[in-house]
Amino acid sequence: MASRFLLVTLLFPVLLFSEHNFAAVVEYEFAIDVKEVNLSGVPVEALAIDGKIPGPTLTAAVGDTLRATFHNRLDVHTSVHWHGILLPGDQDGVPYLNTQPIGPGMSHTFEFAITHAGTFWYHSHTDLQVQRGLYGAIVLTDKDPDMAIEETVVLFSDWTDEPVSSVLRNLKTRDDFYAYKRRTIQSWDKVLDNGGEAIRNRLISSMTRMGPMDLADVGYDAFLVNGQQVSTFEDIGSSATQVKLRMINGSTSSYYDVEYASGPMTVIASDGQDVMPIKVQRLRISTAETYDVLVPLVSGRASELRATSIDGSGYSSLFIGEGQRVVAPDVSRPNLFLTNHMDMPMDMHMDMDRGGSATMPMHEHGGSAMTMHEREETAKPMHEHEEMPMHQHKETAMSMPEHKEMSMHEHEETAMSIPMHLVESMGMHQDVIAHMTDYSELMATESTQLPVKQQWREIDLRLTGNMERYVWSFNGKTAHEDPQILIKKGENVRLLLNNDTMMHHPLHLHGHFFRVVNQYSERSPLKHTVNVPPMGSVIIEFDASEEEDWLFHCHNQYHMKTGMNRVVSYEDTSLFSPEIEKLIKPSKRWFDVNDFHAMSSFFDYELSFSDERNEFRFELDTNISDSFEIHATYDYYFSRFVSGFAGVEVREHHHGNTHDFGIAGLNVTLPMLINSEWRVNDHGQFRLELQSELQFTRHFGFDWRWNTDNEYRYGINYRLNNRVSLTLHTDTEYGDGVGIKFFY
Ligand SMILES: [Cu+2]
Repeated sequence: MASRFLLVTLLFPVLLFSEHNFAAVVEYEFAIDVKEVNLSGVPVEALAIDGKIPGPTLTAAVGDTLRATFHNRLDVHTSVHWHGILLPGDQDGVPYLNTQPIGPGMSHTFEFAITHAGTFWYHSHTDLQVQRGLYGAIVLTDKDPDMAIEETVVLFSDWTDEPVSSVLRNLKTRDDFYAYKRRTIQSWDKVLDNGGEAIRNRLISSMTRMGPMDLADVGYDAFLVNGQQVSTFEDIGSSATQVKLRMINGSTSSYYDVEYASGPMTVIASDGQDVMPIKVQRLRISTAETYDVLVPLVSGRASELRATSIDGSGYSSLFIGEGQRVVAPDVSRPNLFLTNHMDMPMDMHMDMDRGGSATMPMHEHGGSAMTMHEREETAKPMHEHEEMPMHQHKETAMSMPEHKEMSMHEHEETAMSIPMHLVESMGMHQDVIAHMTDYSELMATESTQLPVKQQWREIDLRLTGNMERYVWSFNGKTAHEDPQILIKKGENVRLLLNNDTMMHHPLHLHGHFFRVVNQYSERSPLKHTVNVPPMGSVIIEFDASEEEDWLFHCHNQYHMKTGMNRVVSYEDTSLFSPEIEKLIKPSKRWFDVNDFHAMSSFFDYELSFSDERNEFRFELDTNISDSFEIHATYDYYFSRFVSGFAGVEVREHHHGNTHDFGIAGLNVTLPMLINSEWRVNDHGQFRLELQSELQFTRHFGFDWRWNTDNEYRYGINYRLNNRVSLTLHTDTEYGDGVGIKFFY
């Protein structure tokens, strides 16, 4: 077994040409292997490149050829994708689509010319291996890089001790599985605590069946920077007054708000593309994005760069410089109760004349890279930055109460928004952006206008899906159901991205940079990954100048693996075939969920086995002695809210006659998130059943069901942990009872 952990390491950048002006071949060779790590206090098996998590930082200059060989010492397939780097399609590393997967014991050499500079990263594109550690930074420099300023790579990631397959299964099992762990269950006690507006928001989101918003999928055990919860960058020349940070969000599903303890950061590049410098106090970095920033050095200080997960569940710290440690301010937990997405269009205020393209009329919803009013997230206690003269950026708000220690009941701060005309008169743009959560202030250093003579193709892409069944999709279809988006070489492609869900989605296009259309019109910034906020809209445009097939997907790996994935194919040269479709099929299609409820008066077992659209369900109710009821159905989900079903029901009550029926009908989610079942049996009898759950506190919930045969069951549940609840129920058939509920 020891040899399993013995990592063969060959890391020699070999410069075959020593003279500067000639292109060099930069060569790397690494093993990919398992490695035991202890990142949160628990030793678990992870995956490592060259024995490291993150993998080694690769560097090359424009004009060089990068040659990188990977030896797969795992007993499963792996792959390496070069995130954001322009290269020939067959080097992109997406298994089956672009590059063959690297089989167990096999090796693969990538070789491509470096055509542009910037901060990028590389990672496995197989299953959920990124979550286990297969990622690293790659820094591409100009031919004669500016060595005047010292720099470091700052690679953020998220870590869970759980096996990734069980994470995905847990997400499928129960929509609030990790919310319970993260203490972000949006129970009614908190709604009431937050007062009238929160109640109104909840009623609206229930009426519209959207359900509450959430900022994270998974409950992580640790957040890492350069592989540790706390890292340092100390080895800095004594004359340096500032350093450049190449920040990469190599997380599997996390977003961070990044803040530096000793002054604002100056953003100089995003996704490897230079932007006009802007000063930002707190910077949102979405999954898979990169930002280059400059930060001041203060002598005698080790200043914290803190990346707080946007759900407030934890953070990582990088201390920059030597001396006394100075910490960055705590970021208050976002208050989701006071976020009202239904008001969103009111807050989208981009100047369409400037943002629109001359060649095409914009849609009325278009043109905005602006996010909704995330007032709770921009709320900032003023005393944190007393010494800093700082104008409030638009969409920011002042928070009234003093910042407190975070605890379960007092983590939300109430915010009061400043009227827009006031913000304007305060003179924004001049100073520091307090909290940058979108791309409205990013301006390219030169025109990014697409070729004027090209035809436009406009594609509407709604971001769809739901947290309850944990299925994510575009236009209501998973990649399994609708794998391709067709374009033609020589077109300008515009994607209108509208997020119909209550989660953020970081969308990534392989092989291209796209412009994120914003107020700067022809100077709209170029990116490879763009966040589309809950219920928000973003427009991206790119020059279709490539060939063949490129992946476009949500870079939240759990969303990608459950359907939010497409192949962008160039019609005339596409190599896409049903065979390579394997790639975009979900990592695992069918998931089972089991629910046991043992009561003093009866026993109930429910099993469901489902993929994105089909579900087989079995339910057994019995009092053990003389009564039972069995339902077995097949359900087909037409949409998030409607499924049709057919099956059988068998009943025996008190040693009476056994009845069996064929049953069929519809399940419809009604406003207020009440589930309704409209069914008939083969005797022509109709029945309507209603059912719902209410979460009063993190622990206490109430559930009920009632049907037109006047059968009902209701009761309370006290949640002990993610999987176990104590219950008190009453049922028309079985009477009252106490019990325990267990699901897995
Ligand atoms: Cu997503």
